[in-house]
Amino acid sequence: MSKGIKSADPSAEKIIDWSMSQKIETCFDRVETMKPCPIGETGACCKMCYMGPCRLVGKNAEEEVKGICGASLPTVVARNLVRMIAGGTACHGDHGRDMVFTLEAAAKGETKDFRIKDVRKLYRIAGIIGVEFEGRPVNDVALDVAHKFIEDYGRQRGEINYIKRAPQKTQERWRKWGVIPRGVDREIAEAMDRTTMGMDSDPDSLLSHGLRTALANGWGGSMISTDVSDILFGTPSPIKAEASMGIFKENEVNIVIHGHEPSLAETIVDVASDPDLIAYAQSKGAKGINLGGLCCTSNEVLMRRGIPTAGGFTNQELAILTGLIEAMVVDVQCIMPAIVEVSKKFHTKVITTSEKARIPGAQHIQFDEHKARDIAKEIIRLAIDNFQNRKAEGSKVTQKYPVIAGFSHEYIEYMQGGRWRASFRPLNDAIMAGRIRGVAGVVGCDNPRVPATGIHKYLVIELIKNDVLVVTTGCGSQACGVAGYLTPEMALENAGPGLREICEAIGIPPILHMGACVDNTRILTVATAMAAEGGLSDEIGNMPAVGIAPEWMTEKAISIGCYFAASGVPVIFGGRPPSPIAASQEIIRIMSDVWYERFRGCLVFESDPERILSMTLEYIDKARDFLKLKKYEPGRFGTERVLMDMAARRELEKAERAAKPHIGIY
Ligand code: NFS
Repeated sequence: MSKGIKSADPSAEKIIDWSMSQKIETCFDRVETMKPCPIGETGACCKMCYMGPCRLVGKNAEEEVKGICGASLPTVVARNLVRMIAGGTACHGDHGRDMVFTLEAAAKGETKDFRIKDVRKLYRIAGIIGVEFEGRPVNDVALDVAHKFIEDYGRQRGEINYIKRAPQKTQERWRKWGVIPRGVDREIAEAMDRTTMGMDSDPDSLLSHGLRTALANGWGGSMISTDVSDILFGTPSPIKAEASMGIFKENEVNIVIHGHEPSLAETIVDVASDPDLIAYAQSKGAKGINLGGLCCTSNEVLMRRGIPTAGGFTNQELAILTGLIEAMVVDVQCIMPAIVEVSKKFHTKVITTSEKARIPGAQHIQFDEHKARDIAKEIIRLAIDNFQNRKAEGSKVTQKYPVIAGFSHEYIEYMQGGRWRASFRPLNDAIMAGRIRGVAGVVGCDNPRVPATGIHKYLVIELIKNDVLVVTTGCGSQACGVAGYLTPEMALENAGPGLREICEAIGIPPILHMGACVDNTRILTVATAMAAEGGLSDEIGNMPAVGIAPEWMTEKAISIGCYFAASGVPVIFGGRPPSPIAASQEIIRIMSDVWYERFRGCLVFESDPERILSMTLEYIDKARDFLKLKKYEPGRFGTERVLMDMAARRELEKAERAAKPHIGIY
């Protein structure tokens, strides 16, 4: 790969250039030498038993080639995909389960380090799942809520509690097609069972169970995780922070928190301002303690605490290459084992904290919610002790951008009418009138197989130009953050006139950071609220809304894509061709046409970014036609676009100041 196309994040690109000059290997080098297996990458390799692995390739493979047991190509492709869904659901499910255990420990008073921060949210959730809350002690309510959720994880029969949060019509579709999940654990176990040799070989039946498993994630594991995190750490509201590699400070102890779960990270944020620890850092020659985040742990503490972010998945090795990181503390998921190798070239200590995610060569300090503060302090002290060991010169980057993050669904509702008149009416009206053409969730991983973050950047700009409101989560939101796209200025500079008008009226950016990957469930909640508000679709399906994972790569992304599809959202997965279902036309047909017919959602793979854009707009316009909404006409609303001059900028600042009292109130 030539200079300039490995990462579209300019600060990452600078570090990559430097790493190449120093011959320090990163994922951007390995991606060039590691060629994907051409059979496995299309889903055509079956290794469910040891008569194989069978490779179902060749001319007319779809009809003529069978595995030794007789499994057809569509069966093999479907089984492989279902196992990906099970893997992704297990990841998010376990994350949610850990949060529930923390809630349980806090409610029982077993830990003093966590407490119920958002009682209002606790009561709302209690109401939804049928836990009595009026007149009861908060911790009793929290304990009952935790137990209900634990029950849901292991539910053997019936339906998980949160299914009833979905619009009635969406639920009816699920019932009709038999995809309502029982417990998360049961659906994962059954997915593994069904896909073993000699079990389910009907592709449609396999994929339906895939959807059931994915729904257990979306409306179970992940949604529980989001809600319990809000209960324990507070429901996010817009907050200003910074993004990019320039967040690290030469004269301070830099600690990176990386992974997914907020519990330890929140505690580290709490104790980092401890005067004793700051004094200790100063005694070692540092000015203070500076925290920065990566991946979804970063999103959690960015949107609740304003902790700056160094970016998403592909930036993890690069952060160490700045030479400024005393400790990289990781919890679970999306942690490259490679960070340990890179850290050896510098003084950085990699600290693993979960029994489930250990890395050879890293220092392990086991997290325990019962003594979270002590553990957080131990980690910070270790980082401080390491400050004096900084020696190797790294790649210095000073670039950083302001970001506004933290648009929870509660805040989105609140911002459209205040505390007493909160609603989705203005958003629905704007869509009905065609000021906003539709909504796109641009989410998911960044990926070194493409110019990392580049497809995210291209799509979000083009979408807002076309009056499409963008919501973003996970590394997609980091891709926007490190590009300087998460600011209100984006509305003036890039949004179409209709969208710009709405952004200015409500005081929001045209790209809304809604949190970590588990928080994709916030998007489901928003879609449900829009359906309930009236004037658009009465189900999630048929809304002028599309989900896009432009650079996806994990099993979690597949699980998310499937639960959105089953919930009624057309989903497009981008990135490098081909796709994990490319080997079978039958599977492509089921996941696009059959799923659309049944659920009004689908999951399609398209690697050309321009095609992704045109497909997104087509889906949106098709839904507008179906709902008989006013035809969207570009440029119909607002004044003619002018590039932002000084007067406009002053106006914007004034508007921002005026909008400030709203921030953080909810
Ligand atoms: Ni989502 Fe968050 Fe990022 Fe992809 Fe990984 S960090 S859970 S999986 S890489 S978006």
